[in-house]
Amino acid sequence: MDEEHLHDDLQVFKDRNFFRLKLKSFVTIYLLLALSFLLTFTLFAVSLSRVSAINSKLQEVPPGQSHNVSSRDFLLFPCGPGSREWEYFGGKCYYFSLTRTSWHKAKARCEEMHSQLAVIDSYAKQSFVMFRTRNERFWIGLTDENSEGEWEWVDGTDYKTTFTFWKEGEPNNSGNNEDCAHLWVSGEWNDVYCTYECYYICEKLVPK
Ligand code: MFU
Ligand code: CA
Repeated sequence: MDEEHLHDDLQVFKDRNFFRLKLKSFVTIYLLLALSFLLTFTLFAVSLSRVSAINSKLQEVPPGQSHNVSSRDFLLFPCGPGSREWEYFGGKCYYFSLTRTSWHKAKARCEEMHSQLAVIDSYAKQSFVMFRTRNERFWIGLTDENSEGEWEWVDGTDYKTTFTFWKEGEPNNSGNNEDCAHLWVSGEWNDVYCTYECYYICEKLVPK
C-alpha cells in the first residue's frame, strides 16, 4: 500500500513539475513576442518621425530655389537646363510643338516664346529637324501668301539663293490655295493651305 502511495505522490510531483516548466516556456514566448512588438513599434515610430522631419524640411525650401543649376548643366543643355523642351543644334534652339494649329497661329505662338518659325537654310539643319519630325507634318517659316510663287522666309533669308527641300512636284499650289510650307513624309517640303492644322517648329538663338 505504502509503495502505491509513494508512486501516486511521485506522479503528482511529476505533473506539477511538467506544468511549471510549460508555464515558464509560455511566459518566455509571450515576453519575446511582446519585446518584438515593442521593437517593431519603436522602429516604426522612429522612421515615421524621420520622414515627417524630412518632409517639413523640404517644404521649407522655396520653389525655384530647390535646384542648384551649375555651369556644367548649361554646357550639357545650352538652351537652358530649365527648358529642356528646347533642343540645341548648331548655335540655335528648336522647339517641336506638341499641338497642331494653323500656320499663322503657329507663327504667333513662336513669337510669344521669343522665337520664330524655323528657317531651314542648310542640309545640316534639314537633317536635324527631320530626324526629330519623322514623317509628321510640321510648319516651317516659309510662305508665298504675299505674292503667289514668290516664297519668303519669315526672317528675310533670301529664298532664291538658299537651300530648299521640296518634295517632287511641290510646291504645286493645289486648288490655287496653298501658300504655307510644312515638312511632310521623309521631311520633304509641301505647300498646303495656311489654315491646315499641323505641328510646328520654332527656332531662337541660344539664351545668353
Ligand atoms: C498633294 C499636295 C497637297 C495636298 C494633297 C493632299 O497634292 O501637294 O498640298 O497635301 O496632296 C496632290
Ligand atoms: Ca502642295
